[in-house]
Amino acid sequence: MSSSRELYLLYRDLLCPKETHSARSLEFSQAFNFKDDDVIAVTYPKSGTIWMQEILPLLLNGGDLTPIQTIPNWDRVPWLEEKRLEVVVDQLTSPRAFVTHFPYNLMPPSFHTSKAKAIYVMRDPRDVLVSSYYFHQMAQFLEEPGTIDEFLGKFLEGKVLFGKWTDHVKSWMHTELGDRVMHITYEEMVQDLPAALRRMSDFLGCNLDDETIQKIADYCSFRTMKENKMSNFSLVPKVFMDNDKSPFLRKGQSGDWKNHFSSEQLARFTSVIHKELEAESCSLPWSLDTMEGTDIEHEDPESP
Ligand code: PPS
Repeated sequence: MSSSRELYLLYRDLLCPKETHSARSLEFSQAFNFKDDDVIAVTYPKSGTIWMQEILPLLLNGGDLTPIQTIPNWDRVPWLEEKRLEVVVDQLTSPRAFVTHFPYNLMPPSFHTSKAKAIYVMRDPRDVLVSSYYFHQMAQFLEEPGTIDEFLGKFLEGKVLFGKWTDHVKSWMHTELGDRVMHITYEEMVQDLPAALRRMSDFLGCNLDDETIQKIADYCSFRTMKENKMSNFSLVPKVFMDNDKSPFLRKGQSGDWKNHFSSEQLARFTSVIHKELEAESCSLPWSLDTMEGTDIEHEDPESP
C-alpha cells in the first residue's frame, strides 16, 4: 500500500495526485494563456466535472456529437492543472473548454485579464464525500480511503485532494468576476437537465433551440455517458482505474449519502460545515441538518 507522500504532491497546501499532476503541469497552468472565448467549468472533486466535459463541447458546438464520440474526455476538455493539457492544448479548437479543481486564488493571471467565462458547479458535500470514498477505492493512484468514518474525518480536516470543501466553495462564492461566472448545482442538473442546460447555454451565448437542448440532455444523461467509452474511463488500464471495484460513473444521483451516514456522522459533518461557513454571507441550497431533499430510496447504512 503506497503512502500519501508517495502518491501526492503538495501544491500551495493542496494535495494533488502525482499520476495526473506534476510540478511542471502546475507551473504550466499558471503560465497558461486564456482567450476571451474560453470557458472553464470549476468543481471541487466529485461534483460533476466529467459531466461538464460532456456538456460544454455539445453546447459550444451546437449539439455536434463528434467531440464526445471521438475524443476521450480528458483530452477533449482538459484539466487546467493536469499533465495532459500541455500535450493537447495545440489541438483544441476555439471556443475552447477546460475544467479545473483550482480554488479561485489559484486561477492564473491570464484568466483574470481575459474575458473567459467560468461555470462553478457545486454539489451537496455529503454526496461529494460518498462519491470520493468510492473513487478512492477504484483509482489505484489514490490513497486507500479506510472506513467511511475515517474518510469523513479526513474530508472535514481537508486532508483530501484539493483541500477543504468549504474553502473551495467560499473561494468561488465571492469573486470579482461579475457576469463572467455562473453558479449551478449538481442537484439542479439532476433534477432538470434541460433547464440547467438552457441556463448554461444562455450564459455562454450559445443560442440553441429547444430541440438541440433536448438532444444534448439525452447525450449527457447518466445512462448514455455510462455507455460512452470516450467518457466512462473504460479506456484507462485497470492498474490505474478499476471500474470493477466501483465504476467512475457510479450512481449519478443526489442523496446517496443517506445510505452511508449514521445520524452521529451527519451531526458531526453538519456542525463542522456550518461553523466554517458561518462567517460568510453564503447560504447553501440544501439543508444539511435533516434527511430531506433526497431523490432516492434510503437503504439501511448497516446493510452490506
Ligand atoms: S472527478 O474525479 O472530480 O473528475 O469526478 P466528477 O466528475 O467531478 O464527479 C463524479 C460524479 O459525477 C457523477 N456524474 C453524473 N451524475 C449524473 N449524471 C451524469 N451524466 C453524470 N456524469 C458523472 C458520477 O457518477 C460521480 O458521482 P457518483 O455519486 O459517484 O455516482
